[in-house]
Amino acid sequence: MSTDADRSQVIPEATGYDLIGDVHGCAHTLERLLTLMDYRCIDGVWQHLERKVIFLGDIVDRGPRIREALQIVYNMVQSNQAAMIMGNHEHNNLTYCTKAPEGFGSEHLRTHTERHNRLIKETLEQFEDYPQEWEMYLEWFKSLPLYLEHEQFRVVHACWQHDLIEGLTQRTGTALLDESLLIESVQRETFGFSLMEKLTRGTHMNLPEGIEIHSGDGFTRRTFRTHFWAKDPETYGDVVFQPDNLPGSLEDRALTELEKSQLHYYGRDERPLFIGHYWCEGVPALVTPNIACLDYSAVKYGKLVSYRFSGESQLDANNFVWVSVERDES
Ligand SMILES: [Mn+2]
Repeated sequence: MSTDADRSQVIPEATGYDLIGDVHGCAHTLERLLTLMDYRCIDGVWQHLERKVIFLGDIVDRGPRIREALQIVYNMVQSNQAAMIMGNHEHNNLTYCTKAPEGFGSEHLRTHTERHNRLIKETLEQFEDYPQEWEMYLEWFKSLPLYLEHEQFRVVHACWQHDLIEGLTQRTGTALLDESLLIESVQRETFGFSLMEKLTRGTHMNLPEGIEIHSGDGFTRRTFRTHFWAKDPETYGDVVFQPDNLPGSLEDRALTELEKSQLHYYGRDERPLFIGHYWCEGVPALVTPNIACLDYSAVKYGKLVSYRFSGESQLDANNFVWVSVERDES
């Protein structure tokens, strides 16, 4: 039975699901996408007669209308018109704003470094005049599941990893972080850290000594993002999954046995999996017949993308729908 308290962990029943990727404060674009899919806003709640939405996380940060976007999503979830999982940005918001326990070494769970301040800047600015509302959303973020599992499909923000999900179940009996896991999630070399890192940020590989990537968003990286759907990968190029190319001839560089052992694989025979997170570009396409990534960089004037799922075991690229994001996100 679902109550108000646990509604965030429940997938509402429906004949079909529209899975929506990272919104990042593009509320007007979200309304355009919902309208395009025949959803209507009735009494403040976007809804469809037969279908429900599943949001893949990262509603917050970066964009111009974060508060409005949260309001749309929250109202839908509370009214059983949608479900939502936690993205790395909701997790960041939560740890950034949560006071650390006595003797922790910093005032908040997530340290307020320049980089961290910059990532949450727009969100805090837009909630400046609505502190109570922001507190309410932070409480809500705590109740967001890290993944959803339906008999026909699975949903996670960045990477489905069976052993970590199993570990979470053993620890909490739910798909949620509890207080001790939230604290762990910012402490390297703990289960909670790996759990949040892999599920909401995906897998990374270190670049060879002395090599860096200067990416389009102004950050310098010494790692690159890897995917988890190459069966027997041999080179860096077989597993790289990010908008920035690897420098030089690194694409051809052979994976060491150690690197191979650290990679993860989601089999072709497993049920369809939907992910967000990866800043894809171009025309939405399936990454494999059973995995769809729905993050097409909406907040960087890309596309806000949905996959309209109706129970198929093999995904079909014709089921993607999207709207392009305009310059003023109008
Ligand atoms: Mn993300």
